[in-house]
Amino acid sequence: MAAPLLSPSNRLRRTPFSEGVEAAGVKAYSVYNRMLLPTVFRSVEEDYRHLKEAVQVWDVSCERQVELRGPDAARLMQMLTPRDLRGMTPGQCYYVPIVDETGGMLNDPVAVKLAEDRWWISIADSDLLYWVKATALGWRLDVLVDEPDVSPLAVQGPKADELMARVFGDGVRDIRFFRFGVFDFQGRDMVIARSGYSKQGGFEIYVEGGDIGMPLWNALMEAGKTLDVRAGCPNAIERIEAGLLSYGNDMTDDNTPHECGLGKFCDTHTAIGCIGRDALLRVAKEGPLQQIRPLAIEGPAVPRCDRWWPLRANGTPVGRVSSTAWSPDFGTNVAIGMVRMTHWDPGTLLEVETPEGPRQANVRESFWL
Ligand code: THG
Repeated sequence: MAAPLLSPSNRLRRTPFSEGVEAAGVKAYSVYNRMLLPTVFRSVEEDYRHLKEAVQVWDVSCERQVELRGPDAARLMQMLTPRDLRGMTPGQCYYVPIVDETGGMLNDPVAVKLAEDRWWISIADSDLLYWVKATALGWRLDVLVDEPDVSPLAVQGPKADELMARVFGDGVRDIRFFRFGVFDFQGRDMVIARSGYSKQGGFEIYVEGGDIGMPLWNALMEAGKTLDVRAGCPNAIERIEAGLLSYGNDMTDDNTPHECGLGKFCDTHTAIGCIGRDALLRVAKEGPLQQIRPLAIEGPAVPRCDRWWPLRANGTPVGRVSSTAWSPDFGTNVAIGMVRMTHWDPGTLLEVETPEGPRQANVRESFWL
């Protein structure tokens, strides 16, 4: 049976790169922050192999920016996250859990500190803008909050440095992990960070102004011809191997950062002003009762997990599986799940209820990449 189509409409936003994505033969889209997100070009497995061997250009415009601008920008940013931002300098990016007053995860974005009084929050798929605006208004902060015309374009893969150097100059090679620099493209300033939603290495270009999107896309494709550059997208197999979490899939506002394994990005004791701080201090003291775990599902390829699959031990519910993929490199089904404390130790053998029946699922020590 053919998959149903997505009906185009004004509510389902296209991106500055959609023309290039479609010319490259995108086969499937998802919707993320009400915007188109490519998910497949040739096949998920072909895209995976190519990502690990060459270089891809990803339209991740759907990672929208929430911009904070004004004297209270830094104060507002610290109210949103339990990660201590005092040591963060302009030019740095931080992966930051964002929590509500109960300590529940609202988003897991990348914060980009452009200046003391200017930040971008590069969001995952939830309506964070409203929470941030309401916080600024409720506390009468002196800060402007909006969604600027900024669209990230990721360049990922082992040949990303070479491709980026051809377009922006050798200076990009010196950008350190989770830092950014400003580089010129056709007279326009571009924020370029060494980051991205894969473990293959690469960059994210924060493209300001939709009009320059296709010229940049075309320049990267042209410069990368001899590197076998292709249009790509976040790859379901690679991101599960890497243990990169997907908000809305692997966790929701029902989960604390600690349950998500993001305790290392929380400094709850020193993050003074953080809205969820009191709730998280309690949670951090007791420790979480369930946590994200890598799981290997035995047997042949399981379908893609598009709803939570129950995890059981001797018939008793002990968690859920939220993301699955067949890994060609590891010869097993790789998966991400949320597992209760009693059953989360590496080596624990569980049973997962897949749509095709029960399978054995083994809790692993670590993710694959
Ligand atoms: N880049 C940018 N914006 C984004 C994403 C991104 N917004 C949406 C989504 N991805 C947010 N989620 C994540 C999840 C993981 C990472 C970044 C954003 C990530 N994690 C690394 C890790 O866990 O190994 C590194 C974290 C670190 O060491 O600081 O990169 O990808 N712009």
